[in-house]
Amino acid sequence: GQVINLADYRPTDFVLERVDLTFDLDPTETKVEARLIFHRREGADPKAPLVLDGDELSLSGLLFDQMEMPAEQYTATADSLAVYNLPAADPFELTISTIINPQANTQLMGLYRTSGIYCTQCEAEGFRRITYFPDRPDVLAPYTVNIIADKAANPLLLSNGNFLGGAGYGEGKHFAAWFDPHPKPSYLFALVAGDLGVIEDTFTTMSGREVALKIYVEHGKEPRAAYAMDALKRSMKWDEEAFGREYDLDIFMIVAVSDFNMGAMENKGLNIFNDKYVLADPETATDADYANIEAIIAHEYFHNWTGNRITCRDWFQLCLKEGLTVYRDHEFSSDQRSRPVKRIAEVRHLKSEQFPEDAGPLAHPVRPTKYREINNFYTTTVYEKGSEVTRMIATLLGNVTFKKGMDIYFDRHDGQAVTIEDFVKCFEDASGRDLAQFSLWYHQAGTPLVTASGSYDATAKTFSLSLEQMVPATPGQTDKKPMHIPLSLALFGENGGKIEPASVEGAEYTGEVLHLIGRTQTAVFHGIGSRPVVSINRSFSAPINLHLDQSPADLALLARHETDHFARWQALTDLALPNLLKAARDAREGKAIACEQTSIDALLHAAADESLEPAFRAQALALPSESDISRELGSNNDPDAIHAGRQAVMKQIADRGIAIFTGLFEKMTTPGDFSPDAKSAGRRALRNAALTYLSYVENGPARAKAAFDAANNMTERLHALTVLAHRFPESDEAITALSTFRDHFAENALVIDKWFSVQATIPGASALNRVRKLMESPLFKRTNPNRVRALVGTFAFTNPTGFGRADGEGYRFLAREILDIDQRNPQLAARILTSMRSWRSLEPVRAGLARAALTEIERAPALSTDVRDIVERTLK
Ligand code: HT7
Ligand code: ZN
Repeated sequence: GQVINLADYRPTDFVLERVDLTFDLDPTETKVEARLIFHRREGADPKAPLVLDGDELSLSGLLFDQMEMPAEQYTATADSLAVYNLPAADPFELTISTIINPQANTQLMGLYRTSGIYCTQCEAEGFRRITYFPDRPDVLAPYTVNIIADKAANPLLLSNGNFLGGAGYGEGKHFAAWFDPHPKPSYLFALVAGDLGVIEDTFTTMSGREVALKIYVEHGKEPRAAYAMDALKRSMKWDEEAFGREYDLDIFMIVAVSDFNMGAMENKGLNIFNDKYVLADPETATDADYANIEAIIAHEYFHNWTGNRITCRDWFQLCLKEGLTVYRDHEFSSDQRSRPVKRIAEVRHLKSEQFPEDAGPLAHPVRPTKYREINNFYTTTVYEKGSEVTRMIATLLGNVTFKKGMDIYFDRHDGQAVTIEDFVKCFEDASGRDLAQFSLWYHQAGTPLVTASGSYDATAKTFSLSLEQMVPATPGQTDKKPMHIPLSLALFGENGGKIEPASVEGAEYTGEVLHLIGRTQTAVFHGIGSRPVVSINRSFSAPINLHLDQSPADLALLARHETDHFARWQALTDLALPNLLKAARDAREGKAIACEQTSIDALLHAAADESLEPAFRAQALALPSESDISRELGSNNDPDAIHAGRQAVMKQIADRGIAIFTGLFEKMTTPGDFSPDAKSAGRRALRNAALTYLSYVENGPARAKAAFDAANNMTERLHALTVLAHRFPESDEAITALSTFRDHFAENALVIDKWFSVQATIPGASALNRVRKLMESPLFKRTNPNRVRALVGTFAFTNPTGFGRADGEGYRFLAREILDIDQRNPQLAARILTSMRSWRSLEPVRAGLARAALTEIERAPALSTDVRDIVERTLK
C-alpha cells in the first residue's frame, strides 16, 4: 500500500455514462459481465489510456464495442486493467468479464456469502473485487443490474433502484432486472440473492408518492424486524419535516445479514445491515439495542441525501457524508427521545472514543490529507468529531441560518461529488460569515484545551473571563493555529437564577454563545450585580477539554440550577472526577481512599430528585469510567489502581445512599407490557444504576440473582447478570446465572454475543484465562465478526484490568489473535488492534510490554495493508 495524497487529486480522463451489469451467480464461480459506456473527458489527453481498478481479479473476456479486444491493446493484472488506443471523443463500450468466488471471500468486501445468501459490501473499495472499474466516488452513473441464479436456492434477487422485471431462465434458474436512475458511485452498488423472510409496509411521501418498504431477514425472524420498520417510517417522516428531504425511488429495502464488518451500509435503495442493528424483541434486546437500531436505521436512511444524492469527490472527504449524517441521526434521536439525555450519551461516547484517538498516535484531522488504507479512516474522528464540527456550524449560525445553508447545499450540489470546501461555502453564503478560521476544525487534529479563569469586580459590577486556547501537537502537525471555538455560556447568581449581562466587551457574545477566536481573549460582562457562577461549554457546544477551577460549592450550584441539563450532568462529573483521580493515585500509593462529601451529596441529591427524568438521574449516577479516569490522568497509568480507586468511591457512595438506592430499585419498575420507549428505558436505567450501587452493600449476590431471576426484559436481565459476573465472579449465583442465560439463549446469536461480552469484561487478571477458554467453546465462531468483536474486541477495548494485566499476557494474547484474524479479515483485525492506541500513557512496565506485543505484530510476515498501517502508526 502506497500513500495516497489529497494534493494529487485529479478528475478521471474518461467519463462513465452508463453501467450495465449481469451476474450469473454461483457460490464459487460467479460470472460477472460489466458493460460500461465511456467517453473521453473534454480537454483530457487524447492518448491517455483508460486505467481501471481491480483487486484479486482475473479477466476472462474483454470486448470493445462488442468486438473482441486485441491483446496488444490492453494489459490486465489482478489489480488493474489498462486499455490503450481509445477514441479521442466518441463514446465507446467496453464489456468486461470476470469470474469471482463469493464463497472464498472471507474479507467480506465485494461479493460474499453469509448464511447461504449472496451479499455485497462495496464501500470503500469493494466494487473492484467484483469487476474492473473506475472505483472512486467521483465517477457517477446510472446502473442496470441483471441477476441470474438458481431459483430454488435464491428466490430473492435484489439490487439498487426500481424493479424492472424478472422471468424464468431455464435449468432451474431465474433472473431479475433492476434499474437505478440516480447516478451513483460504485461504492453504493449492492446485490443480495438468497432465500429470506420479509416484512412489508408503505410510506406516503410529502408529495403523495407511495413507497414500498421491505425489510428482509432470515426466515422466522420477521417479528423481530418490526421495531426497525417503525424506526424507518419515523426517519422518513423526520427527514421531510426537519430537512425537507423526500425519498426518491418506488421502493426502499433493508437486508439484515449476520456477517458484516461494520454496522450497516447505505447502498442506494438497498441498505444492508448487520442484523444486530435490525433485530429486536423484548425478550432478547436491551434498551441500548433499541436505541442503536433507531439511530442506525435513521443514519443509513439519511445517507440517501447526505452521501448518495450528494456524495464525496474523493475519500478524503469522507466526513462530508459521515460527519453530517451522524449529526442528522443525533438530531433525529434527540427529537424522538430526551435531548439532554441524548447529548450526555453522545458526549460520553465522544470522550471515551474520539478524545483518546485524538490524543494518541492515530490522531488525524476530520478531513485528512493522506492515507495508506482508506478502511482505517472510518474512524470516530471522521464520524463523531465530524458531527461535532457540523453541530458547531449550527451553533455559530443559529438553527434558521444553518437550515438555509443546508437548503443551499441540497440545491447547489444535488447529483454531484463534492468537497468539504463546497459544503462550508454554502454556510458562508447563507450567513455572510467568513468561516475560514472555523474550517481549521476540519484540518487540525487534536482536542483543543481551553483554560478559563474568571474574576468578579463588585465595584465595577463586571465579571472578566480570561480564556486561553492550545491545540496540542499531533502526528505530522506540530504548529497549530488558534481555532474559532463557539462556547455556549451563561452566568448564574447565588440563588441559582440566570444573570443577564447588560453588555459584553472583548468577544462576540450572541444568543448565549461566546466566540473564542484568539489564542488568548478576555471577555468582560457588564452589569453583574453579584458574584456569578459561570457555566461554560453548555450542551458541549465545542469538542474541547476545558480547564476551569470551580469550587465544589459552585459546581453543586450548577448541578442543581443550570437550565441546561447537560451542564448539570457536566457539573456532577466535574465534582466526581477529582475524587476519582485522587482515589487512583492513593490506591497506587497504597493509601486510604476517601471521597469528598459535596460530590457524594450532589450525586445523591440528583438521584433522588423526582423533578428530573429517570434517564438523566441514571446518567448522573454513572460515574466517569475507568478509561475516562485514565484519560484524565494522562500518563503513567496503572489500570489496577484506577479500578481499585473507583471501586472504593462507588462503595462510599453506596454506603451513604443505601436508602435512596433501595427506594429507587423498588420503585423504578416498568409493569405491564414491555415498551422500548425512552421513558420506560429511563426507568430501567435508573433501576439498574441502583442495583449496581446496592451490590456494594450487604446481600449483593442474592439481590442481583433475585433481580436476574425476576427480570422480564433483557435490559434488567443482562444488567443483573453483569453485576453478578463483574462483582461476584466466583459466586454460585454468578455461575448459575451465566449458565442459565447461555442455555436459555443458545439459539440466539445476538444474545450469545452479550454473554461473551459480559465475561470478557470481568475485571482482573483472571479474565484472560476465561477469554481463552471461551474461545474454545463450541459457541465461539472465528469467522463471525460480531462474535469476534463481542469477545476479543470487548476484552481489548473495555477491560483495562484484564487486558492490561501487569504481566503483559493480555497484550501478547491480542498480538497473536490479530495475526490470526488478519489472515481472514484484515479490516476486522485492524479495527480491533486500535485498542492499543493509548499504550504510551501506561506506566513504564506495561508500556514496555505493550510495545513488545506491537513489535511482534509489526515483525510478522505477510501482514495486510490494514494491519501494517495501524501497527506502524501506533508504534511511531
Ligand atoms: N458508510 C458505511 C461504511 C461502511 C463500511 C466501510 C468500510 C468497510 C465496510 C463498511 N460497511 C459500511 C456505514 C455508514 O457510515 O453508514
Ligand atoms: Zn454513515
